[in-house]
Formats: sequence, C-alpha cells, structure tokens
Amino acid sequence: MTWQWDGIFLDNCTPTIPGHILKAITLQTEEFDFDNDGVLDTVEDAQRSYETWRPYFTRRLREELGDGVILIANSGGVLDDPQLNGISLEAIGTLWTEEEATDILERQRAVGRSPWLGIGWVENATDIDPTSSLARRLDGVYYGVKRQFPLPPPR
Ligand SMILES: [Ca+2]
Repeated sequence: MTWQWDGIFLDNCTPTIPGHILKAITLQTEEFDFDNDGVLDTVEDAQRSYETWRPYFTRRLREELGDGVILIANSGGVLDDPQLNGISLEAIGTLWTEEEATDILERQRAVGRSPWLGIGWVENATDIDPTSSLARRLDGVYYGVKRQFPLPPPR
C-alpha cells in the first residue's frame, strides 16, 4: 500500500457506543438488524456487540497496517487498548478533571505502542488551563482546539 500519512485517528473509538450516536440511530429507527441474521436487534445488543468487537477491530487494523503506523483513538475514557499509540480526550476541565485525564492517559500509555501520543481537545474556555497544564506535565501529550459539528437532523 502506498500512502502519504503516518497514522490514523479513530474518532468515536470509545469503550461503549457514545450516547449521541445511539440517539442518532434510534431517532431514525428502533427496528434494526445490525448483524443481518433476520432477527431484530436491540440497542443493548448493539452495545454488547460493539464492546465485544471494538478491540478486534483495532487489532485487525493494526495487523493490516503494521507496527509503523500511528493509531490514535478519540476514546472518551479508558480503553487500555494495546494496539493504539495513544488516545485523545475531549473537554478536560469540563468532562474530566485534570487528575482523571492524567490517569486515563497514563493507563493507555502503560499498555500502548511506541511512540506514545496523547491529545487533549479543548472544547470550552474552562478546558484551556487544565488541558494545557496536563500537556506541559506529561511527555507525549499535546492539545488542540476542537470545533464542534452538530449531528445532521434525522431523516
Ligand atoms: Ca439481528
């Protein structure tokens, strides 16, 4: 494979399906058959399947891309995924305290690949100080300012 990128950012690679994604799905329909077995599935089925297969997805992605490709997940919390080089957390200061974010990032660093990369996304003014403080304290952790895009309305 020829490519000009050194890595992939996996948005919404969270421990569970994020609530806003489930809401977007169920606003469109609550009758879905995501495993195509002819039997309707529930949101709980989808959640269990996602939790079971998400680690398999990152493992298979790593196997396909090789060790030289940087994989970062926008994790929304603890992933402890050994296939990743790092994770990003949104809204440190709003959703997470600086201490909670430090713990989540350090857990991922302990099990993840080298080079380690962590990212804090600033979404609110109250995130600036704790996110920049965390980036100064922890090697390999950076921060950026994220622009929010609202989900499109359901059809
Ligand atoms: Ca089904």
